Amino acid sequence: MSGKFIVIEGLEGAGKSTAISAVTQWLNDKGIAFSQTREPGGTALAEELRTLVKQVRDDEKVTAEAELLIMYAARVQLIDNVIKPELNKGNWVIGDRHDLSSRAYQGGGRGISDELIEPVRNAVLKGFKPELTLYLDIDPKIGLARARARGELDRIELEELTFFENTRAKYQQIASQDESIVSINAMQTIDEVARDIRKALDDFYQCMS
Ligand code: T5A
Repeated sequence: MSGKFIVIEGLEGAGKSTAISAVTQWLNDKGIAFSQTREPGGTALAEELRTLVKQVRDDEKVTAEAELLIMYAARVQLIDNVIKPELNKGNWVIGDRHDLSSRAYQGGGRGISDELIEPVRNAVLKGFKPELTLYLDIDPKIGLARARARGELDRIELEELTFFENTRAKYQQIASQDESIVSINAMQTIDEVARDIRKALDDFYQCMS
């Protein structure tokens, strides 16, 4: 595999869409061929799983474990059918969320133990991981206000503030222990966030060559 897998992560309203635009511009400037994915989603089946897991439902409670397994079912479809084939062609892949989301939302937010998450992760990922993750760190109060201003909220976005605070704490904890994750202050202006993203990409590119 010669392409690189770069992932954008963060809470709702952190500005992932805006960050992806900065990454695509940087890749275009470098003349690097790439494709984009999102999680959950990115294949026909995974998009159906995305709809299922995000929709608000009154008929039954979605258990934390079911939520976790749906995320990983969607992920394995995407990795095997899209991400790895693209990387094998030499293309870079930009991911709107990946495995770190499950560790943060289901591990931190839902409180699922590593004893359950780790075997599932290992079975699905088999050691596969992004070369670079740009984690957009934001106070959930600010992120949720941005998300609310944009429109209707989905099932996960309707969670209590403590859920997002726990998710953020897990993101920060994992980011502090993994050198392939770069934390970016997403509470700055859009231009400042884009500047930090370009710097992280330049540093990454320099380390590669
Ligand atoms: N999930 C996902 C899990 O629980 N486990 C998993 O394993 C996975 C993969 C996915 C949901 O599923 C959960 C997480 C999510 O709840 P999603 O749509 O992919 O849903 O993710 P969301 O976080 O819901 O996406 P959002 O669109 O809300 O967030 P973005 O993309 O970060 O926000 P964005 O870029 O659209 O920005 C939101 C608004 O803020 C403004 C933008 O203009 C926009 O209006 N904005 C700024 N404003 C001021 N200053 C800045 N710096 C700004 N940056 C952006």
